[in-house]
Amino acid sequence: MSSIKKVLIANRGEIALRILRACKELGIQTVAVYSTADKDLKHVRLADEAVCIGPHPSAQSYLNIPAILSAAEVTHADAIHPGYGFLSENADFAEQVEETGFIFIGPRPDNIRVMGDKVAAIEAMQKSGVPCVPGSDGALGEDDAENIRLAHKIGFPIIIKASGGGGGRGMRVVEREEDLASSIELTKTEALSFFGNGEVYMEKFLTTPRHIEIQILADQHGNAVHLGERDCSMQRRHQKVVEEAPAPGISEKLRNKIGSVCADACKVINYRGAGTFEFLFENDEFYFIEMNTRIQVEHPVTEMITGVDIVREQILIAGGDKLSIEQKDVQIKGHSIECRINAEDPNNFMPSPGTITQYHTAGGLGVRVDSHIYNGYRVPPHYDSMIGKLITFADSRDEAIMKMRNALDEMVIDGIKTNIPLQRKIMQDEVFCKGGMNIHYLEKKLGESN
Ligand code: MV4
Repeated sequence: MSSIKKVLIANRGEIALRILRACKELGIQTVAVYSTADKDLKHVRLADEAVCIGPHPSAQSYLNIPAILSAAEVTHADAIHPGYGFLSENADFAEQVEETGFIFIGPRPDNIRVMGDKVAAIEAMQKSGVPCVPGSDGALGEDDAENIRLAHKIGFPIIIKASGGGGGRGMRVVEREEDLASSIELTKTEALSFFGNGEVYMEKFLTTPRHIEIQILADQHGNAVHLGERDCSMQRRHQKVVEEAPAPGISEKLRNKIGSVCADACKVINYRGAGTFEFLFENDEFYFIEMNTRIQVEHPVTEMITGVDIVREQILIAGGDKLSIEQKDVQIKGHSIECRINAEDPNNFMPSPGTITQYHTAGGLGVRVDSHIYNGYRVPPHYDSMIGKLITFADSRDEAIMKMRNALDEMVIDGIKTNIPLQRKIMQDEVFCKGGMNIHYLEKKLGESN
C-alpha cells in the first residue's frame, strides 16, 4: 500500500477539488492551502485541514514556496500535489519539496527542468525516437549567413521560438529571408527579458496543423503506458476552449503507433507520473513540440474514454506503487467532449468576476461537471477565469455533442457573465460537428484571424 497518508493540495479552484476527491477515495487525509481571497473555496471547506498561506497575489500565496513548505510541515503532510499552473512545472519547487522530505506528486525535478527548456526537450525526444518538427536541431548561433542557409534548407515559412518559452509565448513566424536576421534578434531580446534565457531555435512553420496530445503514465518501476490522444485544436489565443478524445479521424493503428513511441520515450528518460506529449498533426504526420509535466485541465476526456482515474494514478505512482494497468488493459471506448466554462463576457472575453446568485448544474447519464462553484460563491478577480468544466461522454461523437448541447442548455449560472453562450454556438457549428478542424479554426470563426 501507498506510503502517502496526507496530501497537501498546492492549488485552488476545480483542480484542487478534483485532487481532494481522489484523495478521499484513497482514504488519504487532505490539507488545503489558500489565499485570503479563497477562504470560501469548496475544497477548503471539505479538506481535513486548511492553512492560509498569504494574501491574494499569487506570488505571495500559491507561488510562495516557503509558505507552502511550512504549511506541509505544520500539518505533517507526506506529499504535495501541485495541480496545474502555479508551481506545477517549477523544477526548483519539486526539488525543494523532495529535499525537505516530502513526496512531490509529479515527475522527477530533472525531467521537469529538461522539458522546461524546449531545446533540451526536443533533443531528448529526438534521441528517444519521438518525431519532431524539421528544424535547427539545437539553439541558433550568431552567424546570419548560416541561419539563412538553415532556413532555406528547412524551407520558408519558418518559426523562431524561445527555448525558455512554450504555450505560445516567445515565438515569431518568418516568411522571407530579408526578415530572418532581425526576427531572430528580436525574439532573442524578448526571450532574454521574459524568460531570462536568450536561446532561440528554428522550426518549419506548419500552416494548418491540428493540436493533438498523447497522455502517458509512468511508474517508478520502469513501466509506462499511453492513454491515447486528445484533440485540443479549438483554441483562442493559446487558451483551449473545447477538448475531446479520441481525436476525430485518428485510427487505432496510428494511435497505437504514436502512443507506443511516447510510452517508450518515458522509459528512456526515466519519467515518473502523468505527462502529456504535445504534437502538431498535419498531413497524417505527428510532430512533437512540447511536453507538459503536469496533470492537465483536459485530463477528464481521457478518463472518460479509458476509465482510468489519472489523478488517482498520480498519487499511487508517487507513493511507489506499480501502475494499476498495463497497455493491453487500456481500451478506448466511446467519445468525450469537454467545454471549459469561464467567467468572462462571451462577446469580448473580458473577465467577469462577481457573486454567483443562481447556480443550477447540468446532469444525467454521461454528463460530468468538474467545478468548485456553488450558489453564492464569489468568483475572485485575481485568478484565471475558468470556473469549471462540463464534460460529456457517449458511444459516439455525435451523441457526445448532443449531450453537450443539452447540458449547456440546462446549466444556469447567474450573477456573472460566462462563455456558455459561446460554447452553445460552437456545439451548433457545422465545421465543429464534422470534426478535425485545425488550430486556426475558432479564431477564424470568431472573425479574429489577425
Ligand atoms: C508551431 C506552430 C506551427 N509550426 N510550431 C503555439 C503554442 C506552442 N505550444 C507551439 N505553438 C505553435 N507552434 C511550428 N513549427 C503553430 C503553433 C500554434 C499553436 C499550436 C498549438 C495550439 C494552438 C496554436 C495556435 C497558434 C500557433
